[in-house]
Amino acid sequence: MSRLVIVSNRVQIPTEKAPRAGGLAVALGSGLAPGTLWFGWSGKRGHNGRTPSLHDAQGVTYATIDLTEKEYHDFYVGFSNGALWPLLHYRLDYLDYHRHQHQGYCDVNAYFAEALLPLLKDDDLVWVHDYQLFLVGENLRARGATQKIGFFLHIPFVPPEILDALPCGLELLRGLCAYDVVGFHTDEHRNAFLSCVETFLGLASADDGSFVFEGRLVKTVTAPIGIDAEEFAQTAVRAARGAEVRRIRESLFSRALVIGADRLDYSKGLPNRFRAFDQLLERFHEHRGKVSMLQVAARSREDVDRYQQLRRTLDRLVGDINGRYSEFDWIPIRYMTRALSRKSLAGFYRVARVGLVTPLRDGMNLVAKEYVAAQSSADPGVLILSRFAGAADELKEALIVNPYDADEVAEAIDQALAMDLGERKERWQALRERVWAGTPARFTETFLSVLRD
Ligand code: ADQ
Repeated sequence: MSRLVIVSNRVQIPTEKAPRAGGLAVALGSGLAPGTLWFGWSGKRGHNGRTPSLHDAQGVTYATIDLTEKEYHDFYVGFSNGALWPLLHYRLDYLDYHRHQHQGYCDVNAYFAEALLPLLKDDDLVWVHDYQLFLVGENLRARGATQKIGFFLHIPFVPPEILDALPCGLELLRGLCAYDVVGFHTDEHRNAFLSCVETFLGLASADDGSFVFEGRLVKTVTAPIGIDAEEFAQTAVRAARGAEVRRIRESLFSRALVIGADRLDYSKGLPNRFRAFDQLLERFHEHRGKVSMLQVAARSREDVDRYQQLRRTLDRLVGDINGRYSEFDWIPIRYMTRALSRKSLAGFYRVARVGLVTPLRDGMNLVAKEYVAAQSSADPGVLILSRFAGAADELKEALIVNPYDADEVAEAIDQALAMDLGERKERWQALRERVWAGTPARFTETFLSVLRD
């Protein structure tokens, strides 16, 4: 069996306290067979660490490099999160492109490839993750790597009209074509990529989504990421017996809870979500004083201006809504701008009658799956899900909404709060099957089987 080499922007080495730190580590789950090498940025900024430091933990070797302050600002804050992230979430109005930051991105991708190359063995399978590292494959090839190299994009891909706005869009597209396999969460993202390949490179793809670029076959694959639902469900059951869940229940006085949990990111549609909740209270008076919303928004990318602006917008919006509707013993929106532990989150999902997952665009969205996994079979809550989340492809029995339509979302919340137990159970059973089927192993196997082939 070939050794698996994972390459991702951030590498978090597991510790006793956090045995599987980080989103990708959780998602890859059993994909991390003993012997796996995981390569990426340590999260440290400074001038040291140009050659990888190696650490072994739980059978996996972690190889990390550091970035300089300038690399961090140009590659990570600037081009990755100020240009690529908004572009690939259809936010051309937020696209903040600077040529020197793009150069920083190219340089860091080359640096990743240079530092990784000496660690590779001939028959390794190399799996590169996400938009920060589009050009690592091309750089490895240019330095003579002959291994199979695959790439997975965790966020959406966009159609040609949108990619066209990025001055270096064609260059990135060609970079992606250096991989043997390019993977996406949904057919929509994959088709958008193939459509760009056809429009900008003039290459038609075969029925199986493969095409030939400069004499090499490039395959594409749809591999929806999932969660370890059974483990998450057990965490929720344990949490439900704990002190925090008791406290939140006591604080609700039998009121229904609507929950949202996201990184504080403009792709998640938080202002729209609050406006929808405002509409609910405006139009359906019977819910005033009877329902509370808990929004947990983990602060994220605070070095990027747009994220600071968003935080101020949300502070104002929540203050405005709470000021208008609060009673001396009830506030409509409980708003926390920090991360919760997985256990607390699981417990709160289980208490919540409604899970409100309304991103404006999202590659997949794992919160939707976690909310389903955390419900009790005897009295499950209702998932409201944006049609623009990749998860909507699979989770069809949720109440699917257009997050731009505050009235539609308000009506869906009203419908969810009124839904009888029979319908809630029926929808949840169907969702449960889909979420349990989408294991981390299915994700890694779907991708790696095509790469190995
Ligand atoms: P994210 O944009 O980070 O991931 P998501 O898939 O929802 O979005 O994952 C977020 C994770 O963070 C979930 O496990 C969630 O529980 C946790 N989380 C969110 N808010 C939290 C909070 N306030 N406190 C604690 N934990 C919180 C990117 C893409 C997604 C894609 C994933 C995986 O944008 O579309 O699903 O990668 O591919």
